[in-house]
This record gives sequence, C-alpha cells and structure tokens, in this order.
Amino acid sequence: MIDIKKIRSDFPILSRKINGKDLVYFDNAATSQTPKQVIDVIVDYYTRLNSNIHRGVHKLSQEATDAYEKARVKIQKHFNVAKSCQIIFTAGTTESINLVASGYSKFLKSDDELIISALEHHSNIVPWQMLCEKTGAILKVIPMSLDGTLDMNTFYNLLSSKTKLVFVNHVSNALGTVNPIEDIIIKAHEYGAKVLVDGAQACPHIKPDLQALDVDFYVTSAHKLCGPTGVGMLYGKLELLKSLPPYQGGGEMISTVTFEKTTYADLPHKFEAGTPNIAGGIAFGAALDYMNSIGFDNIAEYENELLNYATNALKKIDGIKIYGEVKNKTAVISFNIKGIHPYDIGSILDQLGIAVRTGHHCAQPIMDFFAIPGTVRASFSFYNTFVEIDRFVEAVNKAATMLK
Ligand code: 7TS
Repeated sequence: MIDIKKIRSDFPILSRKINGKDLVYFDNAATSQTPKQVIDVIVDYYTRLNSNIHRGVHKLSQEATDAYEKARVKIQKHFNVAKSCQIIFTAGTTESINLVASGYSKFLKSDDELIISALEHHSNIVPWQMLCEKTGAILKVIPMSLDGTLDMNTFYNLLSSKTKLVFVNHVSNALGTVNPIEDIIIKAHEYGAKVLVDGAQACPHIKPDLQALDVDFYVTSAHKLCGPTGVGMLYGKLELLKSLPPYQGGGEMISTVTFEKTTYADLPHKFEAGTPNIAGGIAFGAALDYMNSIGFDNIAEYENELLNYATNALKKIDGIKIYGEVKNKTAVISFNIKGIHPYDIGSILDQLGIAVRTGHHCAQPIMDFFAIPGTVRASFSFYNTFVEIDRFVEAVNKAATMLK
C-alpha cells in the first residue's frame, strides 16, 4: 500500500507553487523528483565526507571511498548482479551506451549487422549510427505497429548469423510500452548476438533481475529513480566487460603508466577514468534504498491505477488521440488533440501549474511513424495523486476549449 501523504511529505519540491498554483509534476519520464532522504545524503557528503576517492591514505578519503563502494554494492544487489565490479558508474544512460558503442568498434567488421528498435530514444540510436559509420556495420530496425508495440515477427526474420548486437529499450520513453525483452534476449542469443537493454524508463517502475534476464548489458540513469542527475550505471557480463577496451584514458583507470606502455586497472576502474560524481554515486545508492522502502510492487500497482484513471478521463475529451495504448505499459500518456499543436497545450498547462513535456521526446522516429510533430506527454510517479489527475484533465479540457 502507498501512504501517499507520508510519501509526498518526503519531496520538498512538491509543495512549490508555480504561477500561483500548487505544482502538479507530470514530467517524471524526463526526470523524477528527489526525496529529502536522498537530498540529505548529498548534503551530508559535502558537509562531512568530501574528498577524492581511491587514492588518499587519509581518513576522509577512506570514508568517502567506503561510502562510494557501498553504493556500488547496493546497486549490485538491487539488480541481482553476481559481482560489484560488473557495475560501472557512468554519467548516465547516454554515457553508458556510448561506452559500449565505442568499445565495440574493436569487434565489428563491415557487413556485420546491428539491430535496433523503432521505439528508441536518440541516445540509443545515434551512438550506434556513429559506430556503423566507423566500422561499415549495418543498422537494421525492428518496426513498430500502430498500437506502439514492436513487430516481433520482423525481428525474428532480421536475426541471422551476421547479427552481432541488438539494442532495445526496456520501456519506451515516448509511449510507455514495455518491450518483450526476455524474448528478444533469448532469440538474439540463439544467433550468438549480444543484447544491450536501455533501462532508463523501466527502472523507476520495475526491479529487473539481470541474472535471470541473462542480458549482456543493461544501462540506466539515477535521476529517473529519485536520484541525482549526472550519474548512472552500466552493467555488463564479466567476460564482455573484460574484453571491452577502455572508453576514456586518464587517472584512476590505469595499473601502470610509462611513456612506452600503459596497463589498465581491473574492473570496474578500467572504465572509470578521472574523479567521478562521488556524491552522485552515493546518492544513487540512497535513491534505491528509498524506492525499495516503498516497494516496487506497491509502486507498479499504484501507478497503474493512476494510469487507468487518467486514461479513462482523458478519453472523454473531444478529439483526443492517445498514442501507444497497449496493455503492458508504464504510467505514461502521450496524446494530441485534433487541430491543436502540443506545445500550445503544454504552455497553457504550465500557466496552470502543471508540468508536462511536449515535443518529440528525443524519439523522432516514433513521431515520424505517426506523422506528427510531437505529442503532449504526461508521465506519473508514485508520489502523484488522483486529485492532481483531476486538475490535469480539467486543465486539458480548458486548453482544448480555448485553442479550438
Ligand atoms: N534512454 C531512454 C529510454 C530515456 O528515456 C532517456 C532520457 C535516455 C536514454 C537518456 O538518459 P540520460 O539520463 O542519459 O539523459 N529520457 C528523457 C525523456 O524522455 N525526457 O527527457 C529525457
């Protein structure tokens, strides 16, 4: 059960006024809000612990290193990963994907094939295009259907012995579709292809068991799940991470350096050059603690109720079209109202204190598929309420009347 009053009191920002109105924050897919339990950890770090890690003999450095490495272990446990060295701290999902894509140039030759889905965020498209340019590998796309799901039969037909990598998001940021990643992983493995899953939109709602999934790489960002911005993770199977070359050179990632030759540090440090976002890493661990204290089953159940309530209410609005109405989706509603630009609706909602995202949501191919410039996207979290949805639906109604 969700104790909504208690939960909302954990998020100081939720009591802000915007344009004289109580904030309704429905842009959770862009970034989630931060509870005071996580803010306190960041303040405590700079108040008591601040120092550089993995290098000082002094007490502060040891304590900071300890807290950072404990956070890595929390992440490892959360995702049910065998070894903590398989969790690489990165700046977020985007950097994690770039890290893998950059390393793969070592393994690919021209005419190798990579498979991507039509539902990807730009950060899971562009790095692979850059890799294809470098190597001559070919990018193939799993098409989507009108209901916002992937066309799996075409995926099965695209797979061949030439397929080296498949990358797909666990949940679509623009539509909320939960993709059948279990099936994708099993089928890709039958052809010896590796699979990278972009979990940026899944991790706020689902607790994935990465060993059970048998996924090769899994990436996410802390700021989508109540943590700070600028920190995230890359999970990889041990042998794959060992074989992947370093992404950046610098301090912390080496074993020995001479002008003739450098040898690299063991995992995870091989991929963690330079001073990392130390407070961010520690706060990532605290954010997982916070989410787990609420419980992912409770979160999923409550958010699903919000989603159904909002969907049913919105559907009553004249001229509304919701994109991606699938059974298995997270609490995201992407919609348009006939004859009205999504930006105009977003601007009126903002005047009424309601935050949504409008536009292509960094997923232009999805917008092209529907032949639209963008959508209004409302994305809910476990700290949102039914009363907020009532205000939102009333505001959308008002916007529709004003703009028609
Ligand atoms: N992948 C997916 C599926 C995402 O939704 C996002 C961010 C990213 C990757 C990139 O994450 P980052 O932390 O590296 O920036 N998605 C969104 C969004 O939907 N609105 O704003 C950011």
